[in-house]
Amino acid sequence: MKKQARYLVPGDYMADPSVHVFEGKLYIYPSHDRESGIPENDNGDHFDMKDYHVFSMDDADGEVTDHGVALRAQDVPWAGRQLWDCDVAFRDGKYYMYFPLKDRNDIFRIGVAVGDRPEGPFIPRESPMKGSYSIDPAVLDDGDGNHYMYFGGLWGGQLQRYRDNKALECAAFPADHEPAIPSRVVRLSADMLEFAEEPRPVVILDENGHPLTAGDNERRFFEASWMHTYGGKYYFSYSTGDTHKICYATGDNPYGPFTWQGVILTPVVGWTTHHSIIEYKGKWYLFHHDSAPSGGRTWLRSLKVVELEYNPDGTIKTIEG
Ligand code: FUB
Repeated sequence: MKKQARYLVPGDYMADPSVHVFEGKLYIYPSHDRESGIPENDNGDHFDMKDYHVFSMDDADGEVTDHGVALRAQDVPWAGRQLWDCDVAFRDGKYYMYFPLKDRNDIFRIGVAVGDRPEGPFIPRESPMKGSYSIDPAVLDDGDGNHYMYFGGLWGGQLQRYRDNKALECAAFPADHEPAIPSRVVRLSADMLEFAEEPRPVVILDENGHPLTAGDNERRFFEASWMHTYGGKYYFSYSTGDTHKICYATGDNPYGPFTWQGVILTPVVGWTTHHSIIEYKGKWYLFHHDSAPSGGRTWLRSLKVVELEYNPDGTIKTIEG
């Protein structure tokens, strides 16, 4: 593959790709953007998505197959509105799709839908996962029988409304010198349908071993968690939101703490940036999105892939957005 990013689904708007290798192929699980006509605001009301398509590829350079609609908001028994970034995990012959969706009280919860095939269809459960909140679930299969979900997002993602896994009476942002609001990590139950424990904060430390602060906008977590492993280390990557970068931090285990390392992707066209990192056929890839094809309309994003490279010391070479 050339070092130039390529667009994957030119005929439609897709964003927030979560990518896994299932049955020897690359499977892509994106958000399905659409023109809703809802004005842009800090709550993200303009991201009013109603379904998910699943895509697959035999090769990162190759043709992209659209497997069609895998889940619709209208089929989720507890649905309010807005299907945002999803992910899919495999265990014991079944595929589990995890999706954030607002309930009828306009609160984001994380739901599960179950399928027999990586492309779905996925059948949603009656209720959201107990104790779930906020957005952007990303699941790591740790290879030892455990699956860990990373989740959370600020502003429209509602993470500022929770502390210690309890809803606050009103949203609270820390002062600039205080520790930043962290993403969350939780081990999933053996049946993959619930949390096996209380979610824990994903703490990101600076070079001096101090948690990144809320005022450190160039480095602190905002949304779009992803986890992969490389060289025996855990790489937690995420978007910084209003500074529009994909950054990463590394640690020794799935819970962290993680130490900030650098920028993976500089800002792209559009407000949001969101990605996944995957190894396939001996190479590494960054799947992401931008709003260039829609002329910068930030709610109409297009899927991209580009090769990702490591330095000999395990750091990731920065990709220009
Ligand atoms: O697609 C809606 C939201 O935009 C996602 O959940 C965020 O990560 C951002 O990409």
